[in-house]
Parts: sequence; C-alpha cells; structure tokens
Amino acid sequence: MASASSLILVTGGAGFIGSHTVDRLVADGHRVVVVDDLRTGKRANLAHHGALSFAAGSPVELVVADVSHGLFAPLAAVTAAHGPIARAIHLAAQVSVVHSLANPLVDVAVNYVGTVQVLEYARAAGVKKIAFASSAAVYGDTPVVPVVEDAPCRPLSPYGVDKLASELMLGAYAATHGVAATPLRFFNVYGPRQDPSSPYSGVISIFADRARAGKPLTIFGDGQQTRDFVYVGDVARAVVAAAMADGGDGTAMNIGTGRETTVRQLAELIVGLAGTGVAISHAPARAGEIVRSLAAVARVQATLGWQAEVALADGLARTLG
Ligand code: UD2
Repeated sequence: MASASSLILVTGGAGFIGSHTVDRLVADGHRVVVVDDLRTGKRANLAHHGALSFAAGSPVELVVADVSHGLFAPLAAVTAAHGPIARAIHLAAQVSVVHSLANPLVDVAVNYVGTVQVLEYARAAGVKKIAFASSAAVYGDTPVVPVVEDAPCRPLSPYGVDKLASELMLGAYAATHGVAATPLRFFNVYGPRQDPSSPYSGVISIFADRARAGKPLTIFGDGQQTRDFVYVGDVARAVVAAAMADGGDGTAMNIGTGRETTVRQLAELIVGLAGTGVAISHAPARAGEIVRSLAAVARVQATLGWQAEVALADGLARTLG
C-alpha cells in the first residue's frame, strides 16, 4: 500500500471521472498531482480543493499540460520540491467515440501515444503502479452478454482500438520493464459533473439536463436497448483500489454493475425523480446502435474486492441534484 503522504498522479484529473477520483484520493489522505490540459477538464471540477497548489496548502497540485507531449518536463518542478510520483492513474483522454471516427489521428496521438508517454515516465521514475481508464468500447458489438474480459475484442472505432492498444502496451511494459498496471474497462459511467453538451454525451447527462429544464426526454428507437450504468463514485473507488493494489500484469477488468437497464426504464426513472411535467418522446434509432451491453464483474470482485454499491435510482437522484 502507498503511504498516505506519497504523491499520486492523476492524468485527466480535472475531468468528470478524474475529479471524482481526486476527491476520493484526498479523502483517503493522499497528495495528488493532476496533469490536465483543460481541453475538456475544468478547474471548477477541483475548485473545492482550494488553490490547487501544494505551496498554498492545497492537497492537490494542478499542472496544466497535454499528456501526449510527455510528462518529464511538466512534472519536473513538483517532483523536485515534493518527492517522486508513487502511483499513477491515467484517465486523460480524447473521450468522444464520434470524434475519434472523424479525427482518428488525434485519437491515436492523445489516447495511444498519451498512454505510452505515461509508461515512459513510469519506467524512468520507478512508479509502482498504473491504473488505466480503458473502455467497454474495446469489445465492439458483443453477441453474448454479460461480456467477460476474455471475449474477443473487435473495436468498431479508433477510440476502441486506441484503448485496446494502450492495454496491450501496458501489458508489454509490465512484462518487459516490470511496470505494474491494471486497465479498467468502464461501461456507461454517469453522475454529477458529466458534460451534457454534445448529442453524443452520455444519455444520463442529457436526460438529467433536459429533465431539470422541463424538456422532453427523447428515446432513440424503441427504448429496449440496454446498458450497464455505473455511478462515477463507484468508478472512482475502483480506480483508486486498482492504483493502490500492488502488482498487475496488464490484465483488464470490467467496471460495471452487472445489471442491465433499458433506456425506457432509465427515462421512466428520471421522469419519476423529476416529478410531473417531463414528457418522453421518440426518435429513430441511432445507426450502428449496440442492442445490449452488460458487464460480467466476477474478475474485479475476485481481484480487487470491488463491486458497485450505488443503486441506479440513488445515483440518478444524486445526478439530478
Ligand atoms: C457510446 C458512446 C457513443 C457512441 C457509442 C458507439 C458514450 C457516452 N457514448 O454510446 O458516443 O460512440 O458508444 O457504440 O460513451 N439515447 C437515447 N436518447 C438520447 C441519448 C442516448 O435514447 O438522448 C440512447 C442511445 O441510443 C443508447 C443509450 O441511450 O441506446 C446510451 O447512449 P450513450 O450515448 O449514453 O452510450 P452508448 O453506449 O450508446
């Protein structure tokens, strides 16, 4: 285990999942170095941690930098003053699957090269463990659910390919250089601070935003498609558990609840929580829609002792605020 005072690096720590991960680490007594280029991350997501500078007494130091350009220069000053990075949580990413289809080279640069940059830093600096944000997108459209980690991976987007390639590179560094790593394949993560602004934002962030504004929730298709929706606080707990556990040969683990919810059930739950006056409307199904998505969760339970704890209704209530 890391001592409570050792430095933990969180790339992408100003983002949605990243800021919840930082909250968890700070609550556990760690000092956290966040590297974030603030392209999609926001200072406001960390503002409750004060000045975001160790020198000013904050438990969080924010370094504004693009991970894909390398970590040695951005981390030089903070590690010289406050000691080495003990463990790293790599969440910085170009997060849009749709964007990756339009701009595959950007996705390779940020999501794949960014991971190799983290690995190069970890190798040189003797970082004890890396926890990495992978995605259910590595599977593509799996015919069998719940999907186990050993299912064939046939990603359908550059995003999924870059996440899978990153997992493989983590495995190669573990085998060759002894850099311990655990990739976590996130299913559909939701919760406060998720950005609802794009049509391809997570469905819960869109529905919550519309419900708050009294606007109708639009279901694409018949609403019978399913997803495994996992609360961001649970995901942050999994990420921290993976980072703090010693060892890890690059074997990936699903992070989901193991429960399947239809989009219609989801819409009805949100309408119920929002009170009367929010309608449900329908639009044509999305092209290339995945019909069922559900995580098998035995591996992470057995390896990290983690399981999701927040029921969907509770997580939705926290998200709606
Ligand atoms: C993920 C990506 C998405 C796309 C897809 C490819 C996220 C948040 N989204 O989508 O960008 O590349 O993978 O398979 O990672 N829905 C509605 N109404 C809305 C919005 C969504 O009914 O206003 C449905 C949507 O059709 C889908 C479900 O809600 O069945 C979940 O949608 P999502 O975009 O949150 O997540 P997903 O896994 O389909």
